[in-house]
Amino acid sequence: MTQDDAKRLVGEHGAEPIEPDMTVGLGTGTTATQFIRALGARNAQTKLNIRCVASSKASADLARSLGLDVVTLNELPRLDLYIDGADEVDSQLNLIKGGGGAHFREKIVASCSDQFVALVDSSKVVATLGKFPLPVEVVKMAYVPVQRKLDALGLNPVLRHEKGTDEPLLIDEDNYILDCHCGPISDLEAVSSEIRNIVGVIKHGLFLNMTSVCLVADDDGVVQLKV
Ligand code: ABF
Repeated sequence: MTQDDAKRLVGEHGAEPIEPDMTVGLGTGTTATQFIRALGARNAQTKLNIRCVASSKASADLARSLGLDVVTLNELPRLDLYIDGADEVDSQLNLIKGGGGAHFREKIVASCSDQFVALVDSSKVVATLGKFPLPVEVVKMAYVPVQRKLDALGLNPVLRHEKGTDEPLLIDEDNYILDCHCGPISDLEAVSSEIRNIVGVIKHGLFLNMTSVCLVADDDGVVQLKV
């Protein structure tokens, strides 16, 4: 099975637990896109009467184009479920997210949801988080001092650029991203709090103790990881 097939499969599985009248947070990225498409298709067959909050403009636009009702988090401040992809997951269901540049909004929507279901293909399951560069969203006016402080922590931060250009990537909230090439992170809580304490950091891409269930797709189908 290709990675794209796995993303489609797990995206379809992610849409299955959605019941009529639920309130649902929509993630961002290629896996979340498959989930949103599957949810849209289900809703087109049988009206589910669900209301959604999206974690990015791209996901909101896609969901609306499929006929889903998308409202703001201020209109719907509590959600039943948040469903999204991830870049890495460990056995405790801690995640690295933000490869797609939307982890700040994703973390907000996830934090307003009763349950968070992560959807990944099996290549993203790791023993220790950190092979995937850890994204840190930072205030544009202070990205250099923040970068120096992350460097001093040994986290090896690199400013993310627009693909194929020398321009820094400007994300939804008008911030920049520093990708920390730190390697395996042995103490997740310590690194999380060290980064969080730097003034100018908006949010990092470590999602610790936030995931309820992780669905993993591989050649044998989809399995459910729980702590
Ligand atoms: C979002 O999508 C991000 O937090 C994460 O970086 C990414 C997962 O990537 P994809 O589903 O596109 O492989 O959830």
